[in-house]
Amino acid sequence: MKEPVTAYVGLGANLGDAAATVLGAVEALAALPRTTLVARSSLYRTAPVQASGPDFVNAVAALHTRLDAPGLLAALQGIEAAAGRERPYRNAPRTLDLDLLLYGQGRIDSARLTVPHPRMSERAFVLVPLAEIAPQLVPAGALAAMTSQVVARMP
Ligand code: A4P
Ligand code: MG
Repeated sequence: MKEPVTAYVGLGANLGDAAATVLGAVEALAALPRTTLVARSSLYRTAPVQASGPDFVNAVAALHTRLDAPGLLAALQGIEAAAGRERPYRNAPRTLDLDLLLYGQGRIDSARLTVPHPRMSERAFVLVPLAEIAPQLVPAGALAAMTSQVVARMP
């Protein structure tokens, strides 16, 4: 059987009990078929970026998975749907948003999936938790450029 791929998933929520939703989503990731949860970051309270509504709770999880990338995306969307995610408009406040940030070394540009996630490198709410669990993936200096984005590690 082929080797598992290391994938990184960004988690975000800003409606309802966002911290509980994110922690529940981490458990759902750990329960996915053909997948092992290998790390999760702390939770971070973050100011909305190009979005409205309350502050977000964000985190990043690392998985070892034998799901292919479209299969993993479908699984993430299933977890979002189970959390009651609705999509009234782009970047609307959401109970849960799961983004596939990285899928091994994969570069994917299809209608439904772009990996690496195209906006991750400009977002402190992704890079700060990613650097906590995978510092080798966050270039030195990347965070220094975004000190205006408020990202606070939650106790
Ligand atoms: N899609 C393409 N590539 C991917 C990928 N790598 N991972 C497609 C996940 N999905 C991907 O996503 C729309 C479509 O993107 C999906 O159907 C999928 O086929 P969506 O989750 O339905 O819509 P969205 O979340 O409104 O848009 P998107 O693009 O996920 O928004 P972003 O860019 O993720 O931004 N501020 C803070 N502080 N914290 C946040 O978490 N999140 C956003 C959402 C904005 N501001 C934020 C935060
Ligand atoms: Mg999304």
